Amino acid sequence: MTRPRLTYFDAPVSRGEECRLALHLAGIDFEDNRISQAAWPALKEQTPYGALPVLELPGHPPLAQTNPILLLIGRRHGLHPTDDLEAARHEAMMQHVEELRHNVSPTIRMGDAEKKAAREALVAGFLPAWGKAAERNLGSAAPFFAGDKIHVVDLKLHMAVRWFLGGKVDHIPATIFAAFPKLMGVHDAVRDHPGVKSWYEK
Ligand SMILES: N[C@@H](CCC(=O)N[C@@H](CS)C(=O)NCC(=O)O)C(=O)O
Repeated sequence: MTRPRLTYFDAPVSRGEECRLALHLAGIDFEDNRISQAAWPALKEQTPYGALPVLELPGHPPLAQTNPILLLIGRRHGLHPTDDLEAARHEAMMQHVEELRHNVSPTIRMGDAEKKAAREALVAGFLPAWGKAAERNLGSAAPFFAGDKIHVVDLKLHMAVRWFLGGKVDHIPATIFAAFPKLMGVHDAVRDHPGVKSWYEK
């Protein structure tokens, strides 16, 4: 292996996609290793924590857990604050996105009736509360979390909103976060960022 390799499922979603975007924005020439669901069981036990994404850097053991991967890329390439207090503020919001996933992802594996009930409960309670907390912590900076410069936290917020915006998550409206203009603004600013656009034009 002569260049960094990111391994994730073959879809432009979630934790893997935000790592791909971070690597691309950082200007890193990386191997975008996309695996099929069929290949996953054989690979799972070879990963550090039995989950993806995994980042491999030449000469180092594989790295797992999305936020630490993003923080490494961010710190090395100017996509995460150098001030430790400001960095902690970003990391809290990054953890907030992980908590969204921890609450919604288990519904993916549910049967239809259970999934419908669980997601309707999320729509009634957890999701608006999550959006409200995200909005409150976005403060007055715009268009990104910390103003006019994009950071890895913005990639996570973008992916969180994008998850639902396509309207493909059954029982969760595409407009679930529409009442939160700052959150939607971060989503749009990342979507329109030239570096992000160039990833999708590749
Ligand atoms: N805490 C881990 C969670 C990783 C995770 O759950 N990844 C999912 C895909 S987004 C996965 O690997 N699912 C397959 C499995 O757990 O077998 C992280 O932040 O990276």
